[in-house]
Amino acid sequence: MPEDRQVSVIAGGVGAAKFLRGLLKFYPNELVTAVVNVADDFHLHGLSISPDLDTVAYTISNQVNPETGWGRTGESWRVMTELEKLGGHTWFSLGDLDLALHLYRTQRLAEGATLSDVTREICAAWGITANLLPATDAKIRTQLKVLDKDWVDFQDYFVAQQHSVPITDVRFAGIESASPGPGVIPSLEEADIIIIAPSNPIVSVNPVLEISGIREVLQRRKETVVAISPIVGGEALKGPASRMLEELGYEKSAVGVADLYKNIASILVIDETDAALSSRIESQGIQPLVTDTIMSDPERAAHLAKVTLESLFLSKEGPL
Ligand code: FO1
Repeated sequence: MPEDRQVSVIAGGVGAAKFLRGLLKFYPNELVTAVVNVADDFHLHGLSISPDLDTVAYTISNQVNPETGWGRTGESWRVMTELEKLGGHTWFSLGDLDLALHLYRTQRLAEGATLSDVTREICAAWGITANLLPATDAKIRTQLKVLDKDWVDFQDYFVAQQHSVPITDVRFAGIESASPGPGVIPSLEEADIIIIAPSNPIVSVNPVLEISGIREVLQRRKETVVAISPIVGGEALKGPASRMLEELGYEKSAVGVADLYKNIASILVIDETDAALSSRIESQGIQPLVTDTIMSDPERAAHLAKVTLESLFLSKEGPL
């Protein structure tokens, strides 16, 4: 394949990380930019935690825990064990190796570095040559309105409450004043293809799109945008995406995903399981493309990435 085209990927956590690892297996890494959600970020133990950035960085540098999809492989838990004895907060599991990353990030931010600076430094230290960009350097925070209760922070809902409580609304605190991080708009403007990774559309992709100017670029460049449905057979492969769609009034299927992306993407990649939904997706004004979207290993993820790239280039210009 002549591989000289710039690829930008809008990314959340585990699903996006697997997709990127597949893409980077065969595509020139320096031509790939991932614009990563930071609205899951939070502070605990005085540390600055950026779960989606870390999940992507650990996965594409082959350091991720394969069981969980987040955190480090070969992890140990001595600090958490001691913290538990002291009665500290242990609901969010930070392994000993993972803690080193959080110490580094927290210290660098305290010294005045931006999240983009720190991410660049981490990538350089780990030999990552793809461009990993925080969607913004500003502090934005996903909050969920829990049925009959108040707003809760994302990790409280997702980890502490195991995303088991129904929600009625979502907001991204601080997003009105957030600007895209350095390089984000140029990467989306210059990309030959923009891919919306198979991430949760409500709490992983939306907090990227809602940052000033980002949705507008995708709307204007819609013919260049291919989205991948994270919903297969009505269920998310991981996490609460399908329930969230339903609770917020969308159909909990690839059709609901098409509804959310119809103004910003020209193609929606859906799983073979959902082939029968094709005509309903097409009637939303978005072209369905049916393939295997289950990324159970890096080879299957690479196959999905190839099909995704070819969906645009084969249909518009001939093979890559
Ligand atoms: N997810 C959990 O379900 N439980 C955890 O204890 C947990 C710890 C954790 C530590 C570091 C990290 O980078 C991610 C971690 N995650 C954990 C995953 C994270 O909460 C979610 O995957 C994302 O925020 C959703 O995209």
